[in-house]
Amino acid sequence: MIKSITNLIFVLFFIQIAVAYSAVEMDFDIKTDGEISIKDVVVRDLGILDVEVVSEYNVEFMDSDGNSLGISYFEPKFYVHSTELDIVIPIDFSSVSVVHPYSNRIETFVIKNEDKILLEDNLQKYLCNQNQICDEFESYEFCSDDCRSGYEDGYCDSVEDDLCDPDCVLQLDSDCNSDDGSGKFPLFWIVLIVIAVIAALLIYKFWSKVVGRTENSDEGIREETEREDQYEY
Ligand SMILES: [Ca+2]
Ligand SMILES: [Ca+2]
Repeated sequence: MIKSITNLIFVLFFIQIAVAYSAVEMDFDIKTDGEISIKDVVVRDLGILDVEVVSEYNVEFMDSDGNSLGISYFEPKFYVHSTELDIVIPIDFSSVSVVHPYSNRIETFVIKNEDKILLEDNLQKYLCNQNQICDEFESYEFCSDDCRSGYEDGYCDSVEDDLCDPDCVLQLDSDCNSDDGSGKFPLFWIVLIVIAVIAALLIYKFWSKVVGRTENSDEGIREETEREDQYEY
């Protein structure tokens, strides 16, 4: 009986881990001197919990009253490993991604190296705010309410919308099908050129008629004058 209950608790524990949960994902660069550059902050559903590392570097999330809502750790790597030369090359920055369970109670975050604060900021200002404006940290991927497809927002959407997404490389957007990757010749310009050509033809035809009439009129006046001159002789 006790074994069955233990097994049930064990199963429930793993079911809880496997259930999708909402997470905030923060991507940023950190320099060796501790300078932080936030690159992307999104909230999305994830299927599994990441195994966290324990490090002196961490991000603490807090509510509007400054109460801690949890800490996630990260380990920056200030080096690259060259497999060809089998050497480690030191670099002065590291790109980091931190994932933490999301709650709409999270208002601010603090990035720290042990107790030293490297960056303290408002989290909500980086998230999709549904204000009909594609703001700096929003993209079509996670904020399609504000960001339309086909525009530069740091995300290649590959949507067939007759717009070559400038964020797409290697022709990942079928709308970018020209050899130089600059995209389709826009339909708008094709229509405009056709209209311009038709207008030019109509103007030319009209002008030819006017000039023809004038020449005929001048010819008639000349003939009339010549006839009058002949009568006078
Ligand atoms: Ca917005
Ligand atoms: Ca497109």
